[in-house]
Amino acid sequence: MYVIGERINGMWKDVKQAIVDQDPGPIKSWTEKQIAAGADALDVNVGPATSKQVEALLWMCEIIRGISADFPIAIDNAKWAVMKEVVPQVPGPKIINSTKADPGPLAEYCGLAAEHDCSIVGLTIDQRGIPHDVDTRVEMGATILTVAMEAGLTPDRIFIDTIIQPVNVAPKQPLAVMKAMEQLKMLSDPPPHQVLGLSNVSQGARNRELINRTYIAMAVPCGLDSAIMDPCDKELMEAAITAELIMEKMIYCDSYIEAYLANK
Ligand code: THG
Repeated sequence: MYVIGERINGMWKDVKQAIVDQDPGPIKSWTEKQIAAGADALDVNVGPATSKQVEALLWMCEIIRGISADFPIAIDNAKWAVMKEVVPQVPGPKIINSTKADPGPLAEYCGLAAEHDCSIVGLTIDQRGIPHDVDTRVEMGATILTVAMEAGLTPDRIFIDTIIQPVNVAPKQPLAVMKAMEQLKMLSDPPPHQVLGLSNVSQGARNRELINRTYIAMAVPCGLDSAIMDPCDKELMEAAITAELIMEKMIYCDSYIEAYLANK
């Protein structure tokens, strides 16, 4: 599982306050904690903390770069103007998170990714909104893969996100996402990565941790190989690793969890 740590996001009160106060402490501490817990990359999102999104993103990325020069950073922002300014100014490995599937803007984002040697997350959403059905998700996923490959990105740099929504308000969507992922994993060989913002599935629900770890265990056989998730949730990490063991992504040994984390 390619784990993208979700915690540096202004959606959380402590991170929002840190951005408002320009206090690097919480950003540093979430960088260190998520890396130690087994993250492969860190998502960085300003959220509702400030309208100065470029400045805030650059500030957060600089703090992370002070701790590690080459740990991958997923720059999480919906605005092209913001992405276009931030990406060239952040050194080291990066993931553009994210672009939508409208072909015009998608080509621009993919060009930016190719120019700066980034990976890219493509969401299966276009001007019509998030599809409710499986087929439209698959069509949009195919568009993302085609446009990204035409821009020169190889499948290992392409992450398709079929967009998970909260199970308590959109009960049909978690299953539709799994069915779409099953089809998308057959699009190319090697296939593109498939990623989800896992915590979305349980937003506003009780038993959030249980829902998150049950969903990840069910989504791995459908082709999920990456998630924006909380690496500090130990039981969640263990469920993801165990689902991959059962899908033969690794060979069993008694200490497979420790072995997986030790290989990071
Ligand atoms: N796909 C992609 N990127 C994404 C998402 C996605 N980035 C953002 C988001 N979705 C993934 N990250 C989060 C981060 C936090 C939460 C959910 C997803 C979350 N936050 C608590 C909440 O809203 O209840 C915060 C509560 C608190 O303040 O304590 O659940 O889907 N590509």
